[in-house]
Amino acid sequence: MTGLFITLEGPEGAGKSTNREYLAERLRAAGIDVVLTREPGGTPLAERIRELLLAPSDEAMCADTELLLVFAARAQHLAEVIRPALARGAVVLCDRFTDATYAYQGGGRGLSQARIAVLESFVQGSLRPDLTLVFDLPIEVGMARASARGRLDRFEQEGRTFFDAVRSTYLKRAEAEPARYRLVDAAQSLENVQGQLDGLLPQLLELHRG
Ligand code: T5A
Repeated sequence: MTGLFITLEGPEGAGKSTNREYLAERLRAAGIDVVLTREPGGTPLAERIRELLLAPSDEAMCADTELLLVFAARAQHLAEVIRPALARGAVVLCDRFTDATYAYQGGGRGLSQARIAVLESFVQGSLRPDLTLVFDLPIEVGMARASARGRLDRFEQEGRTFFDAVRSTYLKRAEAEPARYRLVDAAQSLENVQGQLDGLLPQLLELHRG
C-alpha cells in the first residue's frame, strides 16, 4: 500500500500551520490515517537543526550551510517519519518541503536551482510530493500576520526583495507543473480559505483511493 504525500507551501504568515490542522481533521473525519508534520523539523534531531536555522545569530550563516542544513534535517525526517508513514498507506501532510528550498535558498538566497536539484535527488531519490498546496498572498499581508506574533526569526528578518523572490519562485513552479500544484488564495478570511480547502477535499480523497 502506498500513501499520499501532500505538502503545504507559501510565504511567511500565509496560514499553512493554521490550516494544516483543519485539513488533517477533515481527512481524519473521512477515516484516513493522517500524519501531520513540518519542515525543517519533524523528528527530535531535525527539530534541533530547525533551531539552528531559525535562530538569529551574530555569525551570518552562509547560503551553502543553510542549504545543507535544510537537507540534513530532511534526510532524517524522510527516514524516521515520511517514508515509514507512506509505506503503511497514510496521508502525510507536511508543512513545507523541498519547494521551500527552491523558494527560499533558490529564489531568496540566489542559489542555483540545478545545485538544489542535485541534493533533492541525493536525499529523496525519486520521492516527490503527490500534491502541493501553495498558500499565496501579498508579501505585506503575510508579514503583517507573522509580525503580529512578536519576535521575528532569522528568515522573517529578511527584506522585501528576498520575499518577492520567494513568492515568485512558488508561483513559477506552480505554473510549470500544474498537475502537482493547487493555488489557495490565502489573503482571504480564514473562513474563505477553509472553504477553498473543502473544495479540494474530494480531489484529495480521490488521489488517496488511487
Ligand atoms: N525554510 C523552510 C527554508 O528556508 N527552506 C526550507 O527548505 C524549509 C523547509 C520555517 C522557515 O524555514 C524556511 C522558511 C521559513 O521561513 P516557520 O516558522 O515554520 O519557519 O515559517 P512558516 O512556515 O512561514 O510559518 P508561519 O507561522 O510564519 O506561517 P504560516 O504557518 O503560513 O502561518 P500561520 O498559520 O502560523 O498564520 C500566521 C498568523 O496569521 C493568522 C494566524 O492566526 C496566525 O496568527 N492567520 C490569518 N489571519 C487572517 N486571515 C487568515 N486567512 C489567516 N490565516 C492565518
